[in-house]
Amino acid sequence: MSGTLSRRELIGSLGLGALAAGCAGSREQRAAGPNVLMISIDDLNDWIGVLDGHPQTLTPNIDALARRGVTFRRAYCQTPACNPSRASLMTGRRPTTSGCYYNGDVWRDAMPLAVTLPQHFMEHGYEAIGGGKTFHQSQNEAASWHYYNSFRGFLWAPDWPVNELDRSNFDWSALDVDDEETTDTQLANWAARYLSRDHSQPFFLACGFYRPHLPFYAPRKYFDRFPEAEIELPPYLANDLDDVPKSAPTERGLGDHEAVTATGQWRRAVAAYLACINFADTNVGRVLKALDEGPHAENTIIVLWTDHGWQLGEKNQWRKYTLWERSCRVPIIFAGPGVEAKGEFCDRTAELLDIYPTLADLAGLPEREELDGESLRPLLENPETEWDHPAITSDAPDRSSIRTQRWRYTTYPDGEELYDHDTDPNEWRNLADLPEHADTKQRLRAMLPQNPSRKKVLQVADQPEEERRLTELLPGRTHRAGAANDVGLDPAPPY
Ligand SMILES: [Ca+2]
Repeated sequence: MSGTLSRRELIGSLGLGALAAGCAGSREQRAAGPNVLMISIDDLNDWIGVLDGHPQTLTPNIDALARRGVTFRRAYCQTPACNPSRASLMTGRRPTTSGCYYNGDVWRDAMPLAVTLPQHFMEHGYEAIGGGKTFHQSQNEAASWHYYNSFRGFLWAPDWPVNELDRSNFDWSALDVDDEETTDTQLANWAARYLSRDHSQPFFLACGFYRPHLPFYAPRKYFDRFPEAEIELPPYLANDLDDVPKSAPTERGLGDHEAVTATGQWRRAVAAYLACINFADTNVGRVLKALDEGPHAENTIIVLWTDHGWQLGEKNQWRKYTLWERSCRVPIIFAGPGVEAKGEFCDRTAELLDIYPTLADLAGLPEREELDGESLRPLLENPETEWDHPAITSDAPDRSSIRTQRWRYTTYPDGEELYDHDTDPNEWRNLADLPEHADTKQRLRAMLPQNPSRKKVLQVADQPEEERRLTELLPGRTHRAGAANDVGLDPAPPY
């Protein structure tokens, strides 16, 4: 080590890479590259029109976005839960690399030196600004943004729980409110105002919608579009779980399916999810309309993603937290500068953690060698490009699933699953025990991470207050008193 460290080296040597990134993104720097608009939607599965996940879903705005770019038809999350999935996407690291698998894991403790996706853009002269849910709420960090607006203040049904199930936020109901009274529409309008103005430097704008996350509450007009009696249930096989390992179904949310079916609410719950998706799509449309009508229409890369899938009774499961297709599959859509293919589908396997290297590549930023993902740019130019990167989803160090264009193979501590998606899109027939598939299984198993991280990660509940403050107050940021989750995040710009 040389005798003199630059400030940046010093900061890096102290493990404060995040701080270094924040300082480097000064307003004096001017990047020539395009802007980025990153739209995320919480807990939205493949029920969008262009992915054909449910025949009655109404997502005209997302479908219109797909028509101007590339939609990945086989895109998967890295872990089927909010916090670790978002942490993986935003750092470009697999959970099996970082050790961050669960909602309670403090991702910054697992990856103290990681330069996050917005930090990488900040380092290269971008303004990084966000609103809504990008990192998991309790784990946002000031160091990753110049400004962040969390838009707190969800509307709650006054007579909660409306479905009378009394299972925390596992509730659904129309609300007699205008869109403008909801957090998500306020977020959309805020992002729209930002997009309609000129800015002195290129921007990385993250806009993270909360719906269709539970509870399934949305303004009544969205519910009116999905009359309960006409709703189709998802594909269901009564003895579906007879051929899977005992530990395959998640313990989390156990008993949801019995509660829903015993009270005759399966159709009503599906209708409510569809209503919330349609509401989310409407908000996406507000943002895209503002972009199209504003000064940045031609020079903004758009990416839309969701953090994982969601089950609505398939295999007797509700929520996420499983390694089955409906829980792991996500929409990823790219459009804008550098996305040469317009209105095309890509059937190669893609992963959420590919978004970081892809955006960096499209914007002309330097590659970061520590990232686990791949730039999808070749597929955005030609969706038929040869591709040998499978998608991997891990729910724990000893629970991982690999998806290729044809197969899904999953290992659990007590068994395996193998599904042939060419003939069995619903994963109804586990082929893992058939001798004729032994070679396929072996080939797929060899592609899984061989030494998944088992490191002990600090839990949110155990995070010391002083440690929390280390990431809060950075030079040039304004401390804003308020909800604990917002500490240090400055929502200041007048947009
Ligand atoms: Ca989520």
